[in-house]
Amino acid sequence: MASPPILEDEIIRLKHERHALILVHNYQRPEVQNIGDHVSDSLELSRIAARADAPVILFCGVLFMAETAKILSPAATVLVPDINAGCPMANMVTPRELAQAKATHPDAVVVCYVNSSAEVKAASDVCCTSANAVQVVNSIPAEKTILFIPDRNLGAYVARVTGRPLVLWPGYCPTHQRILPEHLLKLKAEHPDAKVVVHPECVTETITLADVVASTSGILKFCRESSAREFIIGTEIGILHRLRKESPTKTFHQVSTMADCPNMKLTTLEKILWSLQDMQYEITVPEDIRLRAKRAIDRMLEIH
Ligand code: CIZ
Ligand code: SF4
Repeated sequence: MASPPILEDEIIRLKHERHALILVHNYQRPEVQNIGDHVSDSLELSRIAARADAPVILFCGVLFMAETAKILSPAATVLVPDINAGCPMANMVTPRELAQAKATHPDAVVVCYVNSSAEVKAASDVCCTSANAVQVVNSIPAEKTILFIPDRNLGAYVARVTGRPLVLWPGYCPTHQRILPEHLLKLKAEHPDAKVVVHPECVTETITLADVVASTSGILKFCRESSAREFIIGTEIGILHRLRKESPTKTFHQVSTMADCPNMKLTTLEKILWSLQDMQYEITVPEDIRLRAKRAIDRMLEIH
């Protein structure tokens, strides 16, 4: 009797049968990263989805990322393995709250971090990612008020770099919020030669201790290209898998083991298999919202 196929083999077999493209975010579990067709940040993955023309996209990340893929690839069936994998930061701004803030700042340009719902993107002027937030803000005329949503930490970082007085939203990433300056200082004392590389979703006190502040794609690029041998990494710990895979001779220390996003980790190999078997859970975006959200994303892409 033939032995049952192992999980990974069955996923790959079904993936081919469904003509599905599996896109995996840098913060996903190692075993999930290993079966991805592409592993990257949310925007790059959406760009890949738009170019690839695949009939089915299985997005392993959190819901706003799958929505962004749907916005850029409307003809594809976009699936997520767990419908509960939302992003708490994205949930910190609702369309109604945003409408209220826009009424308070009627002339403001609304810059919206990609960690937001399609509906919130649709009510914004321009999107940004952590990789291009500085360029997006710099592209807005100096006399304009800017309302930056929803990440107060990324917003504060961009305000410091650009010298622009942004109106900040009180949102934050609960996972990056746990990467504390005291943890970083302790690690720095233990590894004085290590380069400190952190994500701009970290709190200001942590960011000011870093040598490099970058998005996940920026962190990966810096560590690949740097001549340094040792790095202290301040972001969600899923990225350590890819860092170690790309630079096996270098040493990476994570600032905090608590920087583990529970929502990112909801995606497992079993759920990926079930998702392909049942063609669930499908992400849809109403067409009027999709078109307005796409306009905010397209504006960002023109700047970058
Ligand atoms: O946009 C992304 O993928 C996120 C959430 C972070 C990053 O820096 O890549
Ligand atoms: Fe959201 Fe933070 Fe998790 Fe990213 S790491 S999905 S910003 S909660």
